[in-house]
Amino acid sequence: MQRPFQRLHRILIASLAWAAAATCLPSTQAATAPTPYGPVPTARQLQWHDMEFYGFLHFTVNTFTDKEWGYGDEKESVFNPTDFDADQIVRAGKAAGMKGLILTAKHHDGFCLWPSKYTEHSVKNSPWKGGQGDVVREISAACKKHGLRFGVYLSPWDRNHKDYGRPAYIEYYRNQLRELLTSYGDIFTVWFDGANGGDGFYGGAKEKRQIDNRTFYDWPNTWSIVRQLQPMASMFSDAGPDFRWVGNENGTAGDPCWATLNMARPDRHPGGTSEGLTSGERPGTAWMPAECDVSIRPGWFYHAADDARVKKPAELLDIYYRSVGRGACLNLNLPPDRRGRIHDNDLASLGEFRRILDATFAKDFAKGAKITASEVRGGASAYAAKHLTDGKRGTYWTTEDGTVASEVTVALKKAETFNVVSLREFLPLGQRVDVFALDQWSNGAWTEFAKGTSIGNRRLIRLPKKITTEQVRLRIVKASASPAITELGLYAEP
Ligand code: FUL
Repeated sequence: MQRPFQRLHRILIASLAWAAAATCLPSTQAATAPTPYGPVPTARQLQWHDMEFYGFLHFTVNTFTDKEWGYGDEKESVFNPTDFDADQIVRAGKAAGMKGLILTAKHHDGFCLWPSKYTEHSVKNSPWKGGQGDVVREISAACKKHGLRFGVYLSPWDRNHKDYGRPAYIEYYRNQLRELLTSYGDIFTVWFDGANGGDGFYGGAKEKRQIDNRTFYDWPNTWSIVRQLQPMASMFSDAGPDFRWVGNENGTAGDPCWATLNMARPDRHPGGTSEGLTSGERPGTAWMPAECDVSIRPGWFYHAADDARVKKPAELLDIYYRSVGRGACLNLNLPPDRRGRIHDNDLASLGEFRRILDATFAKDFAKGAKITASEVRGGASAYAAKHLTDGKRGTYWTTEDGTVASEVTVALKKAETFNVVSLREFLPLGQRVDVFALDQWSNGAWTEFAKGTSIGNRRLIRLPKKITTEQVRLRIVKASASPAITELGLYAEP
């Protein structure tokens, strides 16, 4: 476990890394950085944006009972993977390009994948490893070994616990959260699910229990436990506090997908309205970016009957462009099977998906091109258009204050053929661009080939047909403040 001092130190370093570029100018240049526009991300949210693509692991008694939602009366003895291999599971995520994995430490059925001292309903009473096993320990250790970050899903709804719906349950839930946050190293995210289906086993009561999701969980006091024990962990719910649900489970962010949300609405709370979650709200009152969660299979848990229904590489690519490519993070679920491994069909799909992405982004045609801008802030090289292709997230091109329309021209050394354009805004200054367009130079004139709205962390424009041109122009058609663009890349899908 890290000491609080080390954690604070990490927060400081993360904020400084992004802030440095915004404020440090060579002494010869007088231009000062633009002031941020609207809500801006915290250091924690910036770290989360950097993840871009990570995965879920849905694994529990459901894997063995063939269900999606366990009732809570499952015998501990059903949990018995025949060949559990945390290394194989984590390697599958790594090979797919994921930067982290979030494990269902406890799903709605209440069964705990770690030997919690607050319940008997866990791996400790299962036959797996003679009751000595700990899935949370093994997955978190394998993540560490392979350089992936580790996160936990701890279902608020618990269909097993006798006190669910009463204040005593909140104490139980928080005790479990403390166990997870203090015994398994660094946690990059805590995923608070919003489902509350009503009926359950509840210690044998077998009844329907309704809760008021505005008040029952007393979220602010639960969130503060996470802030205290894992200050850099980003928390998910359908309304934050760090990142939001995108409003569907098919991996599709809205177009636009603003990273901001109006948190002042009275119905904006975990379990509250899903209005605005898909597209975000502009200008909004808080930075609350979207996560797209979707499963590689029809369900969240492994079912042998779905072995032939694993999403094809082309579907996974579509999802990637509709999530990461619209400024969201992608959380793709890989459900371990009854052996406790990722099935071969899932591995095959992921492998081909990754191969295509790697081939696409291996060569950036804009690298080495001559880039000029209609205007550069203060004429300063610190804000010149060359920063669009320097591969650094901390540098950016910007204009004078008050310039709402501007453009950048990329003159390639020779005609190139591509179909993907990648853009990124410099997030510490907020989301500034409202409308942009892309033109190609053909037959002695500019022709528009794409138009869009939100950029944010990343905008990937994927053209249905490749284009060949010597020059590309990015037009900022409308911006709420001088644009701050950190990346422009041109790529070709194989
Ligand atoms: C939902 C849950 O009910 C599903 O089982 C799954 O965990 C998904 C990610 O979130 O709300």
